[in-house]
Amino acid sequence: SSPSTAPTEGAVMAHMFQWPWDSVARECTDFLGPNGYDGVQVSPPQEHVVLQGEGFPWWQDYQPVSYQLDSRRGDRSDFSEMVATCNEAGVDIYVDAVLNHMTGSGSVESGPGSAGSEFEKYSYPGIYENSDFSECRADISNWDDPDEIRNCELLSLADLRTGEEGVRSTLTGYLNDLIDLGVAGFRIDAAKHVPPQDLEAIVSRLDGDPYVFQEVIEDSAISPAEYTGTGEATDFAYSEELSGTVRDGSLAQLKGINGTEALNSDQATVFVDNHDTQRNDPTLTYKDGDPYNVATAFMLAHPYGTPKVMSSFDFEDPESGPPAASNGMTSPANCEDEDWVCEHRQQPVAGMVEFRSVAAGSGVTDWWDNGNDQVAFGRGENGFAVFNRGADLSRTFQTSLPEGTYCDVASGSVVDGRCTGETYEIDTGGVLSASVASDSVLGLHVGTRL
Ligand code: LAG
Ligand code: CA
Repeated sequence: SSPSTAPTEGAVMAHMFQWPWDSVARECTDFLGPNGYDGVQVSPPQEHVVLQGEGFPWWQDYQPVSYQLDSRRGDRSDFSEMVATCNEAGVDIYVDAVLNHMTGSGSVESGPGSAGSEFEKYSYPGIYENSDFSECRADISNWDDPDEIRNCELLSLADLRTGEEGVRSTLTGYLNDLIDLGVAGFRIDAAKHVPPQDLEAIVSRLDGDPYVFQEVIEDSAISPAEYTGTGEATDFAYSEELSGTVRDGSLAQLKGINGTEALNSDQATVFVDNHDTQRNDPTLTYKDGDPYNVATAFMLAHPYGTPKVMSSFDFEDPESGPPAASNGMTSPANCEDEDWVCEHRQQPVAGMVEFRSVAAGSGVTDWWDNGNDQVAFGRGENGFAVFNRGADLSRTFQTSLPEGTYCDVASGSVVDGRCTGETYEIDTGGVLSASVASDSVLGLHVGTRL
C-alpha cells in the first residue's frame, strides 16, 4: 500500500491519554464528534506489564508483553466497540504503537502481564525469543551515534531487531489486526530508536492507507526529516516555540511560526504539550490555566502542521497513574470528575476545532500585533481570531470577513440561531470592533455567521 495518508486539511485530533475504551466511546458520541474533532490518539492497547508495587504507573503501557488487546483500559471487545462507536460519530482512532521494544529491567522482570501472559525480558512465549532482540544489551549512552540510538536499549527496554523478517511480520500482523477493527492510524512510539527503513518496510505492508505520525524528539544525532518518507513526525521545536512564547507573553513573535526547519507543515504533527513534556519538561500545561488555552487556541487557528490537543488526567506525582481499581484497571473517565482534566472541552479550545476546518485552504491574512503581547490574524474570508496575553484590549480590526453578525466560538457556540457567548458585528468594510479581556481569545468564522 502507499505510505501514510494525512487526515484532511483542517483536521484536529485529541490525545485522550489513559482514557479507558468505554469512556472514549462515550466521549466520541457526546462531545468529540459533535464538536468536529476528526481523530483521537488512544493509549497503547496491547498487553503490558502490571506494576502493582509501584501503584500501577501510567508508563506500564510502554512495556509490551504481547499484542493481545487486553490492557488496563479494557479488553478486545471493549476496544473494538470503541472503534466502531467513534467511527460512527465521525471520529478516527489512532493507536499509540510501541514497536521498538518489549519490557525492561526494573521492578518486575517477569509476568504475568495484563492479559495473564507469562514472560521474561527477552522471552515472550509464542511471540519473540532471545534471538529476536538486538545484540547490544546495554543502555544507549552515546546520543551522537545513530547506530547506538537505534540498536541498543532505550531505558533498558528489550530492543527488537526490527530489521528481521520475523519481527517485522509480527509487528505488521499486530497493526493490520488493529486496522481490521477499524483503526485509522498510528502514533509510532520511540520512532527515533527504530531505523527509518524498518518503519518504512513495516508501514508499506499495512492494509489501506493509515495515517502515521512518528515520535521523533530532535535532541540527538537524528533528525525528524529522516522519517518523512513514512509519515508525519512530531515537531518538538514548534511546541517549544509556541509554548515558550505564549508563556512569556510575547505573542508578536509568533508571526510566521513554522516549527523545526527539518519539517514542512504537511510533515509535522504539532502540540502545545504531550504526556512526556507535561511531566518532564513542562512549559505550558493545563496547570497554567488561561495562558495554556491561549496557546492551544493559537495552534488551532494558525495553519501549520496537524494539531493534537492534549487531554490529561490530573497529577501531582509524574509517575502516578490515573484513578484505578485495586486490580489496576483504570476507573471510568468523564469530564464531570475532576480527576480528568478535559482540556479538549475548554471552550476556547473546542470552539477553535471547527474554526480550523472552516479556515482550511486559507493562509494567514490581516496580521496585527501590538509589538508585544496582543495579536490578531485572519484566515482570508473564512475566519478571524484575536489572542491577548496583555491588558484588556478594545480596538477595531481590519478583517476579510463578509459583513454580518457572528458568534465568538472562544466564548460559546450557536444554539437555535443565537450565540451562547459573545456576539460581534462585521461591517461592510470588514471592520470589527471588539473587546478582548486579558488572557483570552476571540474567534469568528463564517460557520457561525447568523
Ligand atoms: C516514548 N516515546 O518515544 C514515550 O512517549 C515515553 O513515555 C516512554 O517512556 C518511552 N518512549 C518508551 O516507550 C515511558 C516512561 C519511562 C518508562 C517507560 C517504560 O517515561 O519512565 O521507563 O515508559 O515503561 C520505566 C522506568 C525506567 C526503566 C524502564 C524499564 O522509568 O527507569 O528503565 O521503565 O523498566
Ligand atoms: Ca531499536
